[in-house]
Amino acid sequence: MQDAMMPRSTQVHLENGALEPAAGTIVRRLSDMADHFHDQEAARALLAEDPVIYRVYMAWEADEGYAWLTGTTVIEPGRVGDEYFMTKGHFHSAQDAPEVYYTLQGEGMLLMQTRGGEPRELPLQPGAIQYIPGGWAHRAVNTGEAALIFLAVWPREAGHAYAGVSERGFPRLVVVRDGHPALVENPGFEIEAG
Ligand code: PAN
Ligand code: ZN
Repeated sequence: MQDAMMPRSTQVHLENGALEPAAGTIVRRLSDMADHFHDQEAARALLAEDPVIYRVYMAWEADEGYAWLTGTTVIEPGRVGDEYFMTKGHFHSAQDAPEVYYTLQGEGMLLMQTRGGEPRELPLQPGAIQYIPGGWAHRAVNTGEAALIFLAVWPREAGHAYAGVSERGFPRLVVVRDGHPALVENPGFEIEAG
């Protein structure tokens, strides 16, 4: 039997969402995900600047066996055309693996969808805790003027399956309308055959 793993701790810097210590940081710029935004002309125009869209700070490496992974995500404020900055979004590879999101700062929207394309959205605001059941793809969108910062906790076995989402998109988009965030149907949404 392996030795017991050691208790551990990390600190969220609430002003910017960074973890210290962090086991790793992922930085996603527009060039890593330009095809995820619906206005491709606006995406191309903004590519010269190639802004950071979001960062993920991972708290620790996975233990063997049962393990929780956790990390903060910091989505910058901004838009590509009329669509707010957002994460790529993914299904979990282990289809029944769930996740919990806890919003620390900012405001936004959690977009979800089943494999069958049924949509569901929940608002993200400081103190909100969301449970994402297995089988629901998830994407966070920053609709505010400051960074959106949330903590996510998911089982090690979950894995991230990005392809399903990058091909079909989400059933709904979050766009600015008359200066306010609005949820609209995504005309480009497609569920692949099979
Ligand atoms: C989150 C996400 C994080 C970045 O930790 O991985 O917000 O989003 P993408 O992974 O879609 O780029 C999570 O849902 N983990 O499972
Ligand atoms: Zn996830």
